[in-house]
Amino acid sequence: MDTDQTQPRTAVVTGASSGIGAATARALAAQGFRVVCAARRSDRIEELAAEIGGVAVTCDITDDASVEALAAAVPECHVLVNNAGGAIGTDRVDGADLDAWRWMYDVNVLGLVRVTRALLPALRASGDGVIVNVGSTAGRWAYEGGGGYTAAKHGVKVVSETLRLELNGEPIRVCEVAPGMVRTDEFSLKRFGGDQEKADAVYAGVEAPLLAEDVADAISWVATRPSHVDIDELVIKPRAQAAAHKVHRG
Ligand code: 8X3
Repeated sequence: MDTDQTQPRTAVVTGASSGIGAATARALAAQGFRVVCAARRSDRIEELAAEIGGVAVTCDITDDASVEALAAAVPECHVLVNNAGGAIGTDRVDGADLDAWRWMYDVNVLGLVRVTRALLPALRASGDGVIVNVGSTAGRWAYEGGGGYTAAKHGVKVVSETLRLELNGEPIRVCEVAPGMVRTDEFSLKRFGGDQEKADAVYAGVEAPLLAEDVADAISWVATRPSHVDIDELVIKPRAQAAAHKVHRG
């Protein structure tokens, strides 16, 4: 399908209020996209949208009506970055807090599916769509105390694979970008219920954890390959991290 190259292409980024989402919105805007910044915190996304010349749409990805409203605001979507997600707790399986596990599945997996399902018509309408799902190395490796999050992120990997199979033959690519240790303001703080000391300990002694901008750069690269080039998966970690348990700390 021919697309109108005179109009800026549209990208939708969920979880755009902070961290990897906000950095990705900036990176895609720098690539010339009109970025729809979606998140629950309106004040933050409005500020970001004003900064990058984008659009803010307040959206809770766990809510059907909210996601339908997002889709209604985006008739044509070239790039969808399913970034919203998160972890709560480090409980072991034998002490699993099922509410926390349910929240993680709801946000990381069902939220991604809900947004994708709603925006598929707009991705099709673009004639050349790219879906970038932000997974995690937690979708590759199990680690003690990580079960609720690793199960959900393995879900993101498998949903991405399934979608790629189901969309084969359509002009839509599906990529999973799976970061390892990324130091952001909120990920670990939220995981540890606001305990800054525990959050800081995650990165203790690590010379250079990834920053949100590093991941945004990878997402932006994936989203801007020529149409026939499909990057299925991209695992990105800091040099200091060889595996979940193998992190060099100075
Ligand atoms: C975050 C990576 O190692 O904290 O997605 O699970 S980890």
